[in-house]
Amino acid sequence: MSETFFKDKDDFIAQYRDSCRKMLGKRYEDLNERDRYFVLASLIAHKARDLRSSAADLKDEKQVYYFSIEFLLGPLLDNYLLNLGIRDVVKAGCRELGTPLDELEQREVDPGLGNGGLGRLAACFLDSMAAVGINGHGNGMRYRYGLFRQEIDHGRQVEKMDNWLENGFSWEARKGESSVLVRFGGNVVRHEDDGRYWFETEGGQIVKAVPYDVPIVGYGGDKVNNLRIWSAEPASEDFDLQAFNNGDYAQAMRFRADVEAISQILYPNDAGEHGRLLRLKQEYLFVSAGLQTVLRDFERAHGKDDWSELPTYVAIHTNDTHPAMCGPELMRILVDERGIDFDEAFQIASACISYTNHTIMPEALEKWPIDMFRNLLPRLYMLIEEIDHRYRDTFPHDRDNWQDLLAETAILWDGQVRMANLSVIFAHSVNGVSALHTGILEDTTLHGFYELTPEKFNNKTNGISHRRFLGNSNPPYGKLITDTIGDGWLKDATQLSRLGQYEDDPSFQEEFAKARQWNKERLASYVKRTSGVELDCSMVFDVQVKRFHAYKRQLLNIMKVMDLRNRLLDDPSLEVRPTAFVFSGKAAQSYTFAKEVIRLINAVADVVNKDGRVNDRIRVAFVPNFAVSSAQLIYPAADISEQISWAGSEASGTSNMKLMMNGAITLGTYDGANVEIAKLVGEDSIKIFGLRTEEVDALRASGTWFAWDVYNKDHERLGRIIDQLNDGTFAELSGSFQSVHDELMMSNDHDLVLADFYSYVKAWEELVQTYGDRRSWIRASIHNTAQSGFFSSDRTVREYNSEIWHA
Ligand code: GL7
Repeated sequence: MSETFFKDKDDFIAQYRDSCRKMLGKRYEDLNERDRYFVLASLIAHKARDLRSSAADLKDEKQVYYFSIEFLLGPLLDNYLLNLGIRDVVKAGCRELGTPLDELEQREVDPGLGNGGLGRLAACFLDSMAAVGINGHGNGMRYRYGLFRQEIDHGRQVEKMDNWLENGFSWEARKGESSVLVRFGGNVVRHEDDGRYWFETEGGQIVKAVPYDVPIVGYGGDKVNNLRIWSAEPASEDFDLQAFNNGDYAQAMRFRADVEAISQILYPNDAGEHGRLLRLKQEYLFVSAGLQTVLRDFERAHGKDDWSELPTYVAIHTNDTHPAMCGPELMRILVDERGIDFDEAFQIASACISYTNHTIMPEALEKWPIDMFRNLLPRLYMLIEEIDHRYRDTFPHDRDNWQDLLAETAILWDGQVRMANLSVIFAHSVNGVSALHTGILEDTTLHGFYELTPEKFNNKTNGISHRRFLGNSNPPYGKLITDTIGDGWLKDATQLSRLGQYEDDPSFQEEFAKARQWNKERLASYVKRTSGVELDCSMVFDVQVKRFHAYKRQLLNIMKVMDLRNRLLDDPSLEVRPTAFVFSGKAAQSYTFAKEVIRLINAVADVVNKDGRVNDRIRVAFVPNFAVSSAQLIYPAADISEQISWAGSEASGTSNMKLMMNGAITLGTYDGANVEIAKLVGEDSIKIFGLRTEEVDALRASGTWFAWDVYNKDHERLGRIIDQLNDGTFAELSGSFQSVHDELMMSNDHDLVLADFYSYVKAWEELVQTYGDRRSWIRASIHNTAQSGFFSSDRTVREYNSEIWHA
């Protein structure tokens, strides 16, 4: 690939210099670093777009449209250079010119158009679809402000606006000419002519959806796909002219502001409730605008006559329930605007649509009040009501439990529109994201549907972009792997298994250790800069990085640190393997408990790190503002990967995969994809602890677990830690932790922190003890990488394609 772009380093330098003059009218030497970055990214983006338009017209091939309200892209430059095979040439050229590539890359924005795992998964799928040759289009939202920037003040999370577009985004192109109109509200009018009738919506608020396209460069550069993200603008500039002419600028601008608000912010809740009208508007905006584009492209390629062909050429994937309106919206367009019969339109829609469920957390199963829904989207609501009506009419009433089944599966219930049910009813395929999670969907969460239509259900275990999370993130290890087994693993992650034969190889082991050390030093300097904490790189790096949520149990982790501190103070000669505990992650603004756990971690860090009696054996660091870019510094430096959600709570997890791929040993529960990691690496290369899902269920059902009993009976150790939450031990930084204490005790240990505590601490101790045996630890690390090929998202999208999309 590289020669098509740049013949060699000198050619790259010449083109780069030329772009500086053309884009900014200046010589390379006269540009600051930010502008140098801007020109380089624009040059590469430009070439990527060229590749896309020069790609063969794909009209005869099936297209996959991946609808997701979040795409957490992360920085793109390094990834695209790797995918295009020009990383070395560009690196050498930049070095010669003056500013090294990695310094330019520091200037790149990290677009926070997602919260966490779900949004990052969508971005990994884009990379993989392009890599394996699927015509995959992303369809999402272009939020003016991404997920908030997190700062820490006296241990507390403070949220700051993420003005990510401040200096422009080199990778996007505004496609004003492809804008479409989207209507909210209005009245549905029935027309009749010659015995035929149809519906039309009149009035309401009309919004212009403007697309921005981001090229998605596949590995090898053979395929460049597209991510289309939508922004809301007023449909015309003569809005409220009257008010404007009368001098009431405020009134005139209010209209503009109302419209623009739709794409202004990303809701900061991860797997949580949204319930706000604006969120529903966002969901409809990208669904309607996206589908209008899909249908227009289909018509251009295949004409307007044979809609039954739509499923042959179009697959529509709905990432969670946020795009659940794809079904009814597709029907609205087909029935009202293309004159297709209702039943046929339903057949066509469901043959196109598939759905992934990402969580069983009850608070995240989206529901909208019928009144709100009907007012905002009257015609869509009519269609949903009709679908629900027909669903009830044709329901198999001959089953014994039909009433329960209907109550569980109907779309409209209790004055609410249940989006998961809407998604399942419209989809021809429903999948979970790990084997365990899919099992739980079938047995519990979506059991009614599973009883009725088991053939719809299937599992697609998540995956990650191994190119980004190993190739880009871990330069020394990536190079070691390529020097040892060649670079075929970048295209085909299963080749990582060839590392198996080097697990015991002393020179490979030594090089691995050097790479790990380099990564630790890189992280330590980042941690020092961003949090002020000094990490000793000879310590074990024990890492838990992910969103803050009660079920993920960062509290359990920090209570283990509190326990270690107590024991070290009681017995200074206690043997503890020196360990640095690294935490990072954001909590939703409104999630008080999660934010208090962040404050607790910082308070414990403050006490421990400056206490000479313990700080040679334990250090704690909270790295602020977890994002794709900082994650890429953390994963490669980790010795231990903490994956400690209670069994049955985490649908899959994906940081578990990123960390194992970089050679970290998982300390985890039998939850989500941990189960599959354990199966692949075997007992010697993972540490599992805690209650299993059946045990969790049984314990909850038994009603015999009492947090206060534990407290009373175990006052020496666990009770002492619970007391320390509110007795002032950690209060110096910003007060005590009464609310954490109360939440733990008054919810009767809902997240089983106390229930799993001893099993967890014991497992941790056994694990770090083995760190002393360097050879066997490193062997297990390499073994983890060697077994990680399965978790490439290339494998995942191939499965989606062969079993669901058939593109
Ligand atoms: C999540 C799950 O919580 C997480 O376990 C999973 O790995 C991810 C991708 O499938 O999806 N579900 C969810 O709502 N969010 C997730 O990260 C926000």
